[in-house]
Amino acid sequence: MARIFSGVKPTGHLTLGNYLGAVRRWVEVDQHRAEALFSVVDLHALTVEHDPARVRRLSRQAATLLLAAGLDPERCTLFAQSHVDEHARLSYVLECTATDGELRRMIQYKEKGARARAAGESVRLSLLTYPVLMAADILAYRTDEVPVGEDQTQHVELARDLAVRFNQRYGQTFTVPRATRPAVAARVMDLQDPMSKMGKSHESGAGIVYLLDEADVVRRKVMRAVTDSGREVSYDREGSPGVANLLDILAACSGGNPEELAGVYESYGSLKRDAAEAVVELLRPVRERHAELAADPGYVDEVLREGAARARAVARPVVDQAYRAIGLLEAV
Ligand code: AQP
Repeated sequence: MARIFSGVKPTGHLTLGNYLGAVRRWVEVDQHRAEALFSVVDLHALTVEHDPARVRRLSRQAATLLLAAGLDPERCTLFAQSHVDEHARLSYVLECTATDGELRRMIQYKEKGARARAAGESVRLSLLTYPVLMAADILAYRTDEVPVGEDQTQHVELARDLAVRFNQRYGQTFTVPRATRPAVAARVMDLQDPMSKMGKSHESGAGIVYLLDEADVVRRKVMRAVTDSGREVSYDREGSPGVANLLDILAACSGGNPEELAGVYESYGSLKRDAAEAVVELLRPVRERHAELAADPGYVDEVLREGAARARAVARPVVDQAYRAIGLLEAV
């Protein structure tokens, strides 16, 4: 059976982009067909300016939301990355396998580094090394598949390169993973800025639909989405990115095809109304279940505790083997 690993970063409230690009597929497909591990990758939330109490709160909320969305602890392993030491242990060894040049080429490093500099903040070293930790997240479990949105493709490529390089130099240790993407909505764009992806840590929330937004808030955000001055509804990601984004969202929510849906609408207004309702209906059960689960934090803690124990049991021997292979003394 294939093994799958993926995660979410608690850098903000989970968004429709996270849900359509990743989480929904984990719930509907991945946990049923493979040995699946999903993690709230909290160490990754420390790579940019952060508030410790907020990260803790968002980590718990992310775990609760993943359960609310339908991850079933009987079918998959859900855990917090910081509860399993093997991630950090392996990350160092992979830093000794990666090069400075390949990390500086990472698009997210360039974008987020530039944003931090523009805000007068210093750039944390961990922002540069973050993709190595992500490679460790993946390789520690001998993962076959990594279901992610399009924005993470480059990082999964790095994990592949590091696995191949390590295996060639030090002997067969890691499985070489591959990224898998959803057919539609692999990249949900910001409703106010459809050239940028909908990202949970963006400053302004006006273009971002959060999974826990009230129905009226969702409607307002979608109805105010930036389109363009044209009239005709057509699916053109380059020429009309705002409209294409709404068509992608509607298609992802309703199971349709964005190009075909374009032919159905005569005005932007009706497209927005249907897209808004589709999102509201899609998120309604997730919000309701989240409210129930949030009232029982002990249950979420227990899921994470058991998940960490299961994850550790898989990762420990792999990381021990990597330590031996690279030349470290065995602990006796
Ligand atoms: N806009 C998006 N469209 C499709 N998929 C997306 N994902 C994120 N944004 C979109 C996918 O969601 C999974 C979890 O993402 P993450 O928590 O690792 O963070 P990220 O990729 O860096 O995305 P965010 O939400 O934009 O966070 P910030 O703003 O902190 O960078 C991943 O599989 C991702 O591809």
